[in-house]
Amino acid sequence: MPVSEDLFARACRVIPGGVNSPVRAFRKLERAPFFVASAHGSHLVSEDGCEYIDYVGTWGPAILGHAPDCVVQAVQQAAARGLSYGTPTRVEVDMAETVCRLVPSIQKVRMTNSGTEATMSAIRLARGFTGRPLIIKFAGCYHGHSDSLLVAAGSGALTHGEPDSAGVPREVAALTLVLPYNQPEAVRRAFAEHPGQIAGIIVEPYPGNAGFYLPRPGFLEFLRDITEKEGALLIFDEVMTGFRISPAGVQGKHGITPDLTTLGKIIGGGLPVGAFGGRQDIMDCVSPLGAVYQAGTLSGNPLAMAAGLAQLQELERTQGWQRLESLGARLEEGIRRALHDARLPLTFKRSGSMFCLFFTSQDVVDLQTASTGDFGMFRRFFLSMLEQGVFTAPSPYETGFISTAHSEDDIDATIHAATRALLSLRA
Ligand code: KE4
Repeated sequence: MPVSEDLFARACRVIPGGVNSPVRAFRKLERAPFFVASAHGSHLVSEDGCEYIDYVGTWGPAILGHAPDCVVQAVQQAAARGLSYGTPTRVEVDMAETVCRLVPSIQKVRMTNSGTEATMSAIRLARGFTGRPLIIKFAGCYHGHSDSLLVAAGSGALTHGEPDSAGVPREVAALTLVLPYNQPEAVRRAFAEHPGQIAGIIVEPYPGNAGFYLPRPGFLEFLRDITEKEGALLIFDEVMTGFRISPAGVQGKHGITPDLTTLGKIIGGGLPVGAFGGRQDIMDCVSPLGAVYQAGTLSGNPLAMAAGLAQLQELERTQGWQRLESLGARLEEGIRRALHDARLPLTFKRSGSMFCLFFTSQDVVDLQTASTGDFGMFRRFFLSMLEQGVFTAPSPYETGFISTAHSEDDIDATIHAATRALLSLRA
């Protein structure tokens, strides 16, 4: 039995579904997931000795590729000084100052241990600051697994058909209004029906948890205007897009100033991390300054801070965003050529180093259109790519990520594999 299959069989006896996060399970793909033994740069090596060009990138953190020297050394040096203290540390100040410098809308920031903690804290803060009960989110957007946000959620919840998780009391879910993304009229109607009741809108400015797609021109600006007018907060969930789409995420690219921003992934360099930050008058409502309680034993952990800071500093030093765009454009050009050659009118979306191939010919602008994809085609494409040594997201409801460690040869090999995989779909 292949090593990964044996490990998965053992895992299934002691871990629910054999994984510590559902999207890793390769469910509905009719094969066991492979277990990674090591990773470096753009490549993963499985316990079976197979090597893959990696476009999952641990779901976003590995923007410099796996185990970049600068991050590994920072973690080793931090670890040698101690692992956690439960007191303030210099590196937390350095991280907070870096985040505030790179993302001008963030005047103060609080670190957490995951994106889930960041978004959970941000909506609690929005409710505490405004004194209002309701939150708006968009169908298919995923903001982690806190009760208020596991309503019509994307990512693994969608993959496994549980967008509204069991265990979330109806009374809690009722405080979250779920609207279709890219539809201003739905947002206007929600505010009209709940005057003075909506604390805020939380949105993935570029949704990446139902596949990857983009706001229609003006939609994000509309959200900024209507929240301003209605006295509600605009929360940009940039856990995936932060420091990736631009140095200041999507908000930097669009010149929009949200009231709060949530972050994660990249700022931990692969270690557990999250953060929420924004306007000082709002953030000063957070304990111990204000009445909105929020805490965490390992928040601002010195190793995670050292890893994230080293990653951000290297990204800035090398201006990695230019390379990400160049590699992304090369991949997009090749995929579009492969789709043309295979005479498959499928939809491909990309911004910088984030991309998604949808197995539908419809344009994708929201969860409904993202869900028109043919899962059978997706599965055959995914398995063919894996057999050819390319690891893409094991779900149609995820995003692909390119790192600065990907080479032009990696991209060209990926295009070659995709061309063969797409032609096999026609057979
Ligand atoms: P975490 O709690 O998983 O650190 O972050 C939650 C989260 C919040 N906001 C956005 C926009 C996110 O994409 C995420 C988590 N991303 C998924 C990948 N699509 C996590 C992968 C997983 O659940 O294993």
